[in-house]
Amino acid sequence: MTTQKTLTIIKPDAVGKNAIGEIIHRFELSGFTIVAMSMERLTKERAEGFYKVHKEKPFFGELVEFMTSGPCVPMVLEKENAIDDLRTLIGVTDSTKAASGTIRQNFGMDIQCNAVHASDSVENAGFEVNYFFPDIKV
Ligand code: 3AN
Repeated sequence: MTTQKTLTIIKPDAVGKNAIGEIIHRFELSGFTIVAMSMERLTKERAEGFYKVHKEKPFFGELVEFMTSGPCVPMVLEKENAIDDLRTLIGVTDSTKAASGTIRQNFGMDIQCNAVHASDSVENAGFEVNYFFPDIKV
């Protein structure tokens, strides 16, 4: 299998808990290479653009409010099968239902404050990586 790139975001709740280092450590221990990383406080427009697929969802307003509530850390990670493997490492969307030992179970609170984002498909990874890092070839 060839290597893949995927986008993760350490979300404002995890940044606020001083958990950036521990989460990055888990990525590295699990074999991901960090290809790019930044820290930014998203504006409303930038968060809305990133989550545009969820525009019609009832939780869209809350999601944008949460994602703009403090700085976040977008990163591009690379390894074989990166997209699926990262989703497994972080656990399911609702932190209260995430499997034991996953990042969301350890650092998240609920379905909204769930510590990290991870791309869910090759197509979305392409869009998401370039949303934050336009110079990276996916
Ligand atoms: P995932 O991040 O696991 O792919 P998505 O794409 O379904 O989950 O949802 C995007 C983000 O929207 C989630 N990470 C979470 O922060 C938020 N979210 C999803 N479902 C809900 C919900 N029912 N209520 C509030 N926020 C939600």
